[in-house]
Amino acid sequence: MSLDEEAVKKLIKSGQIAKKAADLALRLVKPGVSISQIATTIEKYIRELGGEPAFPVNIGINNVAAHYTPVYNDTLTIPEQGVVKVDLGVHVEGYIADTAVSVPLSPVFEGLVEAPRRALEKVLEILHPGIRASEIGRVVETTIKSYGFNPIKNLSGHGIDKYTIHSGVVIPNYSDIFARHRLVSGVYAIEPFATNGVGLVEELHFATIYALKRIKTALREDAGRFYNRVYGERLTLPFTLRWYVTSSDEYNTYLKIIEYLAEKKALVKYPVLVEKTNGYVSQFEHTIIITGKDVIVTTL
Ligand SMILES: [Co+2]
Repeated sequence: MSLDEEAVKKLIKSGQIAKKAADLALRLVKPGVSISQIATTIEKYIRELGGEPAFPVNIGINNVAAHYTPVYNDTLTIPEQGVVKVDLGVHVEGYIADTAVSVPLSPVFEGLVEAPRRALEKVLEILHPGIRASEIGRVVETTIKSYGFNPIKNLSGHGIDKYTIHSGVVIPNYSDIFARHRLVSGVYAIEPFATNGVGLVEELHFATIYALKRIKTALREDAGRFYNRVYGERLTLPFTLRWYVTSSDEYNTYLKIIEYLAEKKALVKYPVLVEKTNGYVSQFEHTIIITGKDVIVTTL
């Protein structure tokens, strides 16, 4: 991404909105509260502050590591025990900030939450233009292990481009000697995950988050209408049906359209990711801008 002054300004604005939204998340997560209400409240707040959600607010409870957003009429509430992650994104005209926080629901989980928080802090301390991705991974792994937990190896930080949450640049959460690439001028999200499980996630067979793909093929009329409506608002940024649905009938109709669009390769699904051994999972995340000589943490 070219980082002219305008771009940096918008990245900083989205970062500040994301920071405020993450603070709100910390206040909202309490046992018994509806996760639909939490997600909706945060998304509304992001819009009030002049941003748009870069993706639906993810709420991961316990072994759910990522990619769960409340569905239409979701009845799930925050449990009494465990750990909750809220991962949220903001964009301002396509300039994205991605941040996440974890909340321990009882003192037993405080260490698990402290581990990735400290790992992220340590990475921010050593960051400099040109740092190798492997060096970040080494710090994340060492720190998380010093707390007696495992990093999640198949989840990683990532480069960010305009209107693109994952640019293709990977920032490992473990000491990966092959990650020799250097972080030069650009935008990156660093997101250590810790678990008391083995440290791997796997996909469930359902998704609550989708993203459109650019296509040239013709679509069935109802699907075409839906595609155009979502594309007009989101381009290829992730979305959830909760945003587009006002009744259960409509929800079921749209679920079928989603399947059709997936078949036509007009849409990707992001399956829910859970820890393989059902370990509890915690996470923190910040977005950084690396310019020629500076590092700016936009979500701090
Ligand atoms: Co991220």
